[in-house]
Amino acid sequence: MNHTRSSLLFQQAKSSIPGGVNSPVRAFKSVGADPLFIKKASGCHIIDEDENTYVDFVGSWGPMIVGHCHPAVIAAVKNTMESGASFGAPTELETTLANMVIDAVPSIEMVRMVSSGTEATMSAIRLARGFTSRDKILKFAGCYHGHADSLLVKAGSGAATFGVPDSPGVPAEVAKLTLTAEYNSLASVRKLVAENRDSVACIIVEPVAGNMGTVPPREGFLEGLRDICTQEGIILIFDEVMSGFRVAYGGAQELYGVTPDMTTLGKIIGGGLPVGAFGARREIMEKLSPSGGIYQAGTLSGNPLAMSAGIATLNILKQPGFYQALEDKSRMVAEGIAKAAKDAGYPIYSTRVGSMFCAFFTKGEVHDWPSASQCDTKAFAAYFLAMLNEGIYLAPSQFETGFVSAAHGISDIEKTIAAAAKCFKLIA
Ligand code: KE4
Repeated sequence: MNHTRSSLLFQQAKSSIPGGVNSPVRAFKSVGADPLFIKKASGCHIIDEDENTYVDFVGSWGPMIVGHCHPAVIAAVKNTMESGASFGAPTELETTLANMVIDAVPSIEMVRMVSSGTEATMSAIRLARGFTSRDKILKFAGCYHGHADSLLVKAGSGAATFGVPDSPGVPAEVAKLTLTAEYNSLASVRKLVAENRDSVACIIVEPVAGNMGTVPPREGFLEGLRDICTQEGIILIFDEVMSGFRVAYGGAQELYGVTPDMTTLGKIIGGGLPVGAFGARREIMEKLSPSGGIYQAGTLSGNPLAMSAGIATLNILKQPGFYQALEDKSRMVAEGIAKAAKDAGYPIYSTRVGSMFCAFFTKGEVHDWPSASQCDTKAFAAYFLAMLNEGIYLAPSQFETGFVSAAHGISDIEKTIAAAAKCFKLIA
């Protein structure tokens, strides 16, 4: 495939934008190639600046669950645009989307809109700290919750229970307040909570981990976190920025039947426009300014355009049979790729939760970051580039999740599986 124009545009972008991109994962660094510059998209297809067409399994990293350029979403945004993009004043659209979220997620009695997942998790942590008057937070290795300082932290080396910065620019004093446990390990959580009794404000977890590849919660893991938080007075935050409205209309908390104290959302509820949100029971949310003293704000929070795109998207998701049809297609994709690998004699560990899926290039199983990090990222890169050449656009990193949309058709899925069969043979 010819990528001449994309490469030219990438060179130009690099002189104006750090790394040529506005978000690092887009740079294709981990697969050792220049990124594609996308010209347009429709349904499950994206078209790059060299007029190459691909079956898209990135879907803007999750938002595009109904497919690109869905007519109902376009119509809603166009209609709102003609009345004004943003006023910096309340609109009925914000209450409409808030009530749709509240109706969908029973643990949420009130919700605050923001403009990104990062803002949602950053604000949720501040609210948890303010509500509990505790300073420490606990997260999990391999989980990503956006780029707020407190969340760009990794486990301290050796026996140190406190965190150390995972990026320059994060003050050590801030990182020390973040504890890091192992995903799917309740023992690691219990140890840290015991060593920091009465000082942990919240545990924030991706109920389905999607940022180290797709790693499902082991049976009892989420229930165990719920019990620990209830016993210890810790706020349990489900970061459902990726899983919310993705794995079920009510998110992972509906799928697994575990109720968090607070939920963060994003991606799908914006329908491709910038939206994040965080919600909880009333007694927690009412602590937020201006009803309470915990400050949080945003110029474009709840802006009419993004609200319209979100409302239109959720109205499509609410239609009977939406998730069952998506489940059937997603199973076909993941099982087809896994069979292609097996038939080629190439070992992968395949995971899927709903329409989130991943092929781990490892002989072992993957249940946490230590096991995920054993993957052969060079082999993944070769597979990724071979699939790209076959017109299949996967997430450009072993440690990301693939997304199936309602717009993926059987022919697109069959093309993907055939391409995988060819590509696994190529790299085997
Ligand atoms: P944003 O600030 O990127 O809107 O959301 C941060 C975030 C929070 N929580 C979870 C569970 C997330 O997956 C994300 C963002 N996800 C990545 C995909 N791995 C966004 C892609 C990117 O960084 O460009």
